[in-house]
Amino acid sequence: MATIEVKVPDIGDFKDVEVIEVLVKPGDRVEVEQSLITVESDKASMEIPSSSAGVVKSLKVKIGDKLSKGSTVLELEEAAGANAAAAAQAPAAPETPAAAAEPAAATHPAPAEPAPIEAEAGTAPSDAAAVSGPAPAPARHAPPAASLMGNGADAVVVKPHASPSVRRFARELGVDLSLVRGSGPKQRILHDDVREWVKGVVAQAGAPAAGAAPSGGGAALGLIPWPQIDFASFGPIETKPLARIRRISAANLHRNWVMIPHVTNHEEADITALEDLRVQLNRENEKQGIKVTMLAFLMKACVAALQKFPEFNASLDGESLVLKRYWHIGFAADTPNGLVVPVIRDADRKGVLELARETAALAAKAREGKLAPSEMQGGTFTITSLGGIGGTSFTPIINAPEVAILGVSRSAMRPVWDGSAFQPRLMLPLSLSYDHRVIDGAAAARFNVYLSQLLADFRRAVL
Ligand code: CAO
Repeated sequence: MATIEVKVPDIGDFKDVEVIEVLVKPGDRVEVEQSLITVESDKASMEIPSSSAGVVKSLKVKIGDKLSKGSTVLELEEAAGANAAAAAQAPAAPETPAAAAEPAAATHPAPAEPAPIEAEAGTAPSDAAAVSGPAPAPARHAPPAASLMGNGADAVVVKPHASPSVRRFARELGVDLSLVRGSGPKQRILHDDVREWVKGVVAQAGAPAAGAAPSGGGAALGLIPWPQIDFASFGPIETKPLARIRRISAANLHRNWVMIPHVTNHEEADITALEDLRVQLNRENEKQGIKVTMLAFLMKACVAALQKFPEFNASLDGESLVLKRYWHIGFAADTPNGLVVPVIRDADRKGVLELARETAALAAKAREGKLAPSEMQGGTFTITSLGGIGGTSFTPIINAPEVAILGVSRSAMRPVWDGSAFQPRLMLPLSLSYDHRVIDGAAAARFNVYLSQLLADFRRAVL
C-alpha cells in the first residue's frame, strides 16, 4: 500500500496563505478532488482538493499554518487500484512550468485544481446590494449593514466573509449569508454560525430561512406547499432571473413581513398651506438649483414626531427597547436596480433646504448605483413616498430593525367640511406601519394625528 503526499498545487499568485479550515482527519477516506483544507489570503479563500483517493494517514497542517505551492497538506494511504481509475477521471492540472517542475508529481496523479476563488468583503462590486439589519432576534444575525427595503439592500452588498464550504452549506440550506454574523477570526462565518442562524430563525418565528424559495418556505409554518405550475402549458412565457438587489430585498422584506406583526394606521394631512410655502421656496431658491419636494418637509415633521414619541425611534433587542437619541431618517428610493434606502444622518440638525439638497443628492447617487454602504446605514425611521407617482394609501413594510415606517401617497384636492361649508383643501395621505410588539394602536394613531397637525401648521415642527 503506497503512501502519497498530497501537496498544495499551483494556486496562482498566492503565497503564504493561511489555513482557516481543516476538512478531514486521520482515518477519513477521501476521494479525488474532495476538499481537504480551506486557505485564505487577504482577498480570497479557496479549498485545496485532494489529488488522490485514499485514507488519510496523517495531517501535515493545522489551522493558522501558512502554505504555498508545494507545501504538504497530508499523507494518504492509497487504496490498491483506487487512483489508477481516479487518475483517469481526474482533470489534469493546468500545464504550467511550475507544475511540470513539481518533484512529487511522479509519485501521484496530477493535482486537481483548487476550488474557485471567492472574493471576500471589500471586493464586491459597488452596485451590489447591502442588506438591512435583521429583525431583532437570533444572536448570530448580522448587524444592520445597510438598508435596502426591499431595502434591505443593500444595495451595497458587501460579500460576507466565509469559506467556499460554508457558502456551499448555506446554499444547501437556502441561507442568505449576508444575514449571518460570523464568529470566526475577522468575523468569518463558520458552519456553526449558519447552523445557529437557522435554529434561531426557526425557533423565533417558525419562519423559513431568509431567501428560501417560496416552494420550501411554508413548511416551518405548517402551510401547504407553494403551487408548482407549468405556466408554459397555458401560453408563451419568458423566465428571467431576479436581479441581485431584488433577491436580497425580497429576503429582507419576507423576513420583516413574517417576523414583525404589522399594523398600518391611515391618516390625512391638510397640506394646503405647506404646499404654498413649498412653491414659494422653490421660486425663491430657483437660482441656487434647490428643489424642495414634500419629502424634505416630511422628514422635518417626522423628526419632531419621533422626538415627541420616542418609542417610534427605537429597536427591539430581546426583551428591551433601544431608544435612539439620534434621528437618522431613511427614505426609499426607486432605482433601476431595485429599491434602496439612503439615510439622512442627523436630520434633526438640518433645515428643510439642506434636507432637500441632501435627499436629491442621495437619490441621484442611488439611481447611479453609487451609494456607499455607510450612506445606507444607521437609519432609525424610514419614509417611503409614492407621492410623485400616485395611489391613495398602501401598507409599507417596516425596515427592520426599525419599528415603524411612514408611507406617503399622492396629495389631492378634496372637499373638506369646515363646520359650515366644504372647502377645497390639499390632502396628503399618510400610511404609518408599526411593529405592534412595540407600539400600540393608540400610540400609532396619536403619532399620525400629531404628524398631520405638524404638516397642517408647519410652524409647530420647529417648536
Ligand atoms: N403628492 C403629490 N405630488 C408629489 C408628492 C405627493 N405626496 N410627492 C412628490 N410629488 C411631486 C413632486 O413635487 C414632483 O413634482 P414636480 O415634478 O412637478 O416638481 C414629482 O412628484 C416628483 O417628485 P419625486 O418623486 O421626484 O421627488 P420626491 O422628493 O417626492 O421623492 C424619491 C424622491 C427618491 C423618494 C422618489 O423619487 C422615489 O424614488 N420614490 C419611490 C419610493 C418607492 O418606491 N417606495 C415604495 C416602497 S414600498 O415598496
